[in-house]
Amino acid sequence: MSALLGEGPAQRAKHEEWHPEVCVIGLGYIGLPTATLIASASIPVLGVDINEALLDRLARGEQDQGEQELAELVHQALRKDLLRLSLQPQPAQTFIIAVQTPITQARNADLRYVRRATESIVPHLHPGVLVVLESTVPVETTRGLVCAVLARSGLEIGKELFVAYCPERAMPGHLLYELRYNARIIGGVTEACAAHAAAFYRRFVRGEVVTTRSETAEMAKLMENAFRDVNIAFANELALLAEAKGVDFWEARDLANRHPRVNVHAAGPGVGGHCIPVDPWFLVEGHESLARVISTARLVNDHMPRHVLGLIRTRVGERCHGAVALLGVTYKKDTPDTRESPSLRLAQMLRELGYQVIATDPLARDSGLGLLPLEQTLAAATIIVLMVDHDTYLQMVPEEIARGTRAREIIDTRGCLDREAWARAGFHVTTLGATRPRHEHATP
Ligand code: SAJ
Repeated sequence: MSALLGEGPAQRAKHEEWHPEVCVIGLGYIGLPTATLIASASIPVLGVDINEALLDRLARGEQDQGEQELAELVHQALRKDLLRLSLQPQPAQTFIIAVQTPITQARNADLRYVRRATESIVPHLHPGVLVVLESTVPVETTRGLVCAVLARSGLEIGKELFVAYCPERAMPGHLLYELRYNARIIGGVTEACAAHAAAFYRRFVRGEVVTTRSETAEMAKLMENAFRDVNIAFANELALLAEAKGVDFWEARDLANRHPRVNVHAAGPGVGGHCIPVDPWFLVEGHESLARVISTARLVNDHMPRHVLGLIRTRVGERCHGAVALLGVTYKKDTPDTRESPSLRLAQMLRELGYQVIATDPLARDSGLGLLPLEQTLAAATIIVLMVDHDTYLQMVPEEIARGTRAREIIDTRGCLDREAWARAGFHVTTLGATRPRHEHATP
């Protein structure tokens, strides 16, 4: 593979003259759209990733994130030679680090990718360079880890080298729009660092750009995702309580949310994705006795696939002759992403108990479950479990589905199906949060 992908013969001839102004390290779900957005502001960008297969796919015009506008912008940026792809960084005026920060088995942040990415840029630093960390990290990582590594360059931080933390806040499914228009927090290691980074982001971000200290910016990002996780856990807990009390969570939620200051989130089969199930642990790490609500919320959300398993077993018993059919395996609607998906965890638990599991999804790739088309899945199903509220499933007509399957059991884990319509078509409907699993014949 050539060191610089995306270059035709003419571009290769110009190779010596082409200098990136910005180097983005990590072309994952934030790095790639960020690099593309910057390139579309006519700033030459070098996108760097250690994954050669990913670079090859991008150079061929493929991208994994299922966002059409992004695919087109990547293609345009490559064609206009504003974006090039490489396995190694090159000297640039600004470096953006957007690599993954997973958690270890012990639920500590695994910062080895941040460390490696930072080390990879040290040889390319010179006076005046700006380095921005965008990956979600525990508080003090920018100053404690990134600055410590960058100091090997001998450049004085705040005077010769400018370092900031600028968390991404874009929602998968709306990445480009949110990267452009959401407010951005710029956490400088010094005030001069914050000012340099803010001036850079204002060149391509249309939302408000607010400056602060790097630690405050790190904490703000973690707060955002913990806020979401805790609110979802609250909704899930209410759904479990509603089941136990024989109340319809969805109806009660709708009523409660008419209060002007109440916004109960949606209950569901669990919390997936690579952000919300992970980032709250970065707040807990080292402060377990203080972070009680946050850690309990994580455990409540992690329990939800097991609760769905209980709903299934209540309906089909310990042994099911035929297949449990999962509709939707992505971690939420409108994304092909299956990371940490509740469906994958549920499938694993079902299989461990000896159930046959089949699955379908209109968007997912690489789920490892061996996906089937919807019709084939329904035809082989004994029980249908709706796991993701993809539009395709919201549009299902119960009578038509009834003709294509012998299953007469459906579990709705998202509270999105019209229960009466499905019941009229002959289905027994179990709705998470609205059906008493073990006491359904109990009198009120
Ligand atoms: N979910 C529920 N109930 C809800 C909302 C979501 O069960 O009411 C579930 C979803 O089905 C999914 C999970 O939660 O499994 C996470 O989905 P999400 O839409 O809440 O969040 P992400 O992971 O797609 O994106 C989040 C966003 N953060 C916040 O909303 C605070 C996004 O803005 C961040 O940029 C992203 O994390 C990130 O990269 O950190």
